[in-house]
Amino acid sequence: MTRIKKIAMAALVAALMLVAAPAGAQAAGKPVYSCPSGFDGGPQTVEQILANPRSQAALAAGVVSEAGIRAGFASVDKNGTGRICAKVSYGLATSNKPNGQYLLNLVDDNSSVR
Ligand SMILES: [Ca+2]
Repeated sequence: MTRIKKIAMAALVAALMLVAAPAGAQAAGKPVYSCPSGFDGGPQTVEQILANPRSQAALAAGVVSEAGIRAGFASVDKNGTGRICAKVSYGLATSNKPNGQYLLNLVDDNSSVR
């Protein structure tokens, strides 16, 4: 693997680990196993994240490994439900950053399981 690819992979994994706290997600009375507004796909398993077209493109391009995606998923799944929320934000959809086309915005689902 070239040095540039190693740097790109590290950047991708770091980006995958960017976790935004779901605003008010843990408020009492909220439904369990749901995602913040805008994360319309609902809670997803690591297999679903791996099957995401952006993940598939990143794997095909060799910028991240399946293990890297699984590690990123595990770091986001703080509540251990095996599900997280993913979306492509406008910023990511229009990003000119290197590998921006592969990134997903990930947050943990707001299950009451903690
Ligand atoms: Ca979770």
